Amino acid sequence: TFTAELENKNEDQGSSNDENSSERSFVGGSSCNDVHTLAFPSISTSDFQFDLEKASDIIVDSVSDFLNKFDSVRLVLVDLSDKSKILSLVRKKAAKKNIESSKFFTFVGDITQLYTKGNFRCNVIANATNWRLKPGGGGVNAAIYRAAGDSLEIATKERAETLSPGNSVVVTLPLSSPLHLREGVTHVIHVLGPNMNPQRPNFLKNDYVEGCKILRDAYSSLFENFASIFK
Ligand code: AR6
Repeated sequence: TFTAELENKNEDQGSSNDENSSERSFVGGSSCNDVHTLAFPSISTSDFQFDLEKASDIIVDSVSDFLNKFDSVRLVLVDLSDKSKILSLVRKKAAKKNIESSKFFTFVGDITQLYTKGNFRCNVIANATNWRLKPGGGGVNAAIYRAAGDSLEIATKERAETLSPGNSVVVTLPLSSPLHLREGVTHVIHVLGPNMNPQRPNFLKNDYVEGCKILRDAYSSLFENFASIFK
């Protein structure tokens, strides 16, 4: 079964990188023939400087709520480094909450090269974007626009000009996009999270009551939009 495949990969190539042996992180290949898979970065926790403890609580709660409602889906939190603090916090909290490790796990790699570098197929990826939905700026946004080519910018413009914090928008990737051709990604979901960086627009001045609400809204919007793709 698919689950068994994941478990085998886990044993063969597991990349658990700290003390907790029940961690669900793995590096290895798998297919997702009958399972819709969303790979997403941790929204707002790098350039937008959102607190990692608070963000990890929100990720685990949001994932758990979503998985209670849907079968045949997988959610995968991705980050570039196996030293990622957010990945290890989320793994710990997900294990505590007994979230099924075949339906939610973490993956170390570049979200734009999950298949070609990680041998891991994901049909939908999320982007931590900016309010103008513009390419560049750094982080995962710059990487996704770079990998997807101009067609992502054009397709995004057709869907929306701007995004408000806590919201997301689904963009269907044209077949001609290298991200579609090479990686098998069919949709990108742009998500705008709360911003705690004074140098960026919509700065929340450390208001974590509002910030946590916006981050929760951002993940609900992302997961609902993901579900709407295959419904
Ligand atoms: N693959 C996987 N994860 C990545 C990649 C990648 N290629 N690149 C970064 N990450 P950030 P934010 C992780 O800063 O905090 C942009 O300029 C990163 O380690 O990209 O929401 C936008 O235009 C971190 O865990 O997003 C906005 O203005 C996570 O992705 C602003 O930054 C998110 O980091 C958004 O800031």
